[in-house]
Amino acid sequence: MKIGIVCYPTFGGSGVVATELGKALADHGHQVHFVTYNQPARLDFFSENLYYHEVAVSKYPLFEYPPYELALASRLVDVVRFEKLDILHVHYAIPHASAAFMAKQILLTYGIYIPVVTTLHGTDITLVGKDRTYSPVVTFSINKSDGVTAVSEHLKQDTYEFFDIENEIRVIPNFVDLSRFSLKAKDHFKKAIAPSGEKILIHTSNFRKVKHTLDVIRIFAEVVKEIPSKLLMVGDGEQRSECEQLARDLDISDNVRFLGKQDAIEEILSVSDLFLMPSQSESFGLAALEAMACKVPVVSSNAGGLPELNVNGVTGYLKDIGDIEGMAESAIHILEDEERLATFKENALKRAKEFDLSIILPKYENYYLEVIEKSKAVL
Ligand code: GMT
Repeated sequence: MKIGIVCYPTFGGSGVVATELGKALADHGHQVHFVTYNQPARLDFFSENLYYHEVAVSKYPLFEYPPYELALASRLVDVVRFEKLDILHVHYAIPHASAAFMAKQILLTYGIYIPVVTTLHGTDITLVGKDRTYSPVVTFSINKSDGVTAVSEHLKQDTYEFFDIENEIRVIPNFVDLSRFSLKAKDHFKKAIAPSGEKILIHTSNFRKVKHTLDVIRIFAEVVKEIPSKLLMVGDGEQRSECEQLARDLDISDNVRFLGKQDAIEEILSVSDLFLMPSQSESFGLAALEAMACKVPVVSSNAGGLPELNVNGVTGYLKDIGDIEGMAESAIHILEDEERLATFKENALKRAKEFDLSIILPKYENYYLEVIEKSKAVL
């Protein structure tokens, strides 16, 4: 197939899923065309089946708000026409699904019907989409897509609850490439972080409020009272300095390392014993899945789709959002007994294997074929 992919080219979960999916599809022999305003963060190598089309937005003085959506729609028209694409897969409803709808209408004037699959990732629905400003556009563009997928059952139900959706939504969960995300021998690194054999807790995110990063610091402050341990905070974002200040106020800064944005995240996960994800909202929790693939159990909130990934008492624990004490107790329970920790680690990997790329990729390929077939019948 010739597949066009539209996504946010950043380190965010939706961009990572879209880029990794595109790379895997190209590896499987499909021709994949990324259409984005920047080279996607993880699209860092050359492959004969991968193409990248940048969306340039004119910045005339008249435009107080440069019309990105129109530039994207125009670029999509060109790419579909001249590269003869079979399908467009857009990640994130706003503004990608609506831009794809506009492109689709324009392409009809050239006698081309391009089927569009929209994947909902969560923040487009649970945070941005519920904002009344965008809700008519989100509803319309989901209903006008030829296929719609959501990354968890919970997100699917939320979408039906908050919008007037007539389309069927298919759940295709996030995936992890176990050939990349797996336990690596990084003993020298572990020694540098935890010279006296302390346990290593880790959190990775973009430090947005929704991630409850301050809770991570508070949970760790309880854990370190009982278990000699270190905390690695990976990523960067609006709450980082507040987290740094809180660590100082709680007098635990010597045990907390802020590593900033990191590429080789699997290497850092490989030295870690426990992943903390106390999010306010999480449609799936890709970062937790990546941790589990590296044999790291997860203590998380029970928000959104997290219970569909993290099995309570098996791969980690799920606690109510904001239950810092409960999460700290669960973390201590896992870390205080070596045998128990080893069992949780094994269970985490076993569960992650259910979301391996080799299992999820065919779900997308089959869905594309289904949508293409269905749209032929409409013509
Ligand atoms: O969570 C983020 O910081 C980024 C966000 C996004 O919109 O890109 O990730 C969302 O999509 C990921 C991939 O499907 C999911 O694994 C994340 O759970 C989801 N984030 C939230 O729902 C907060």
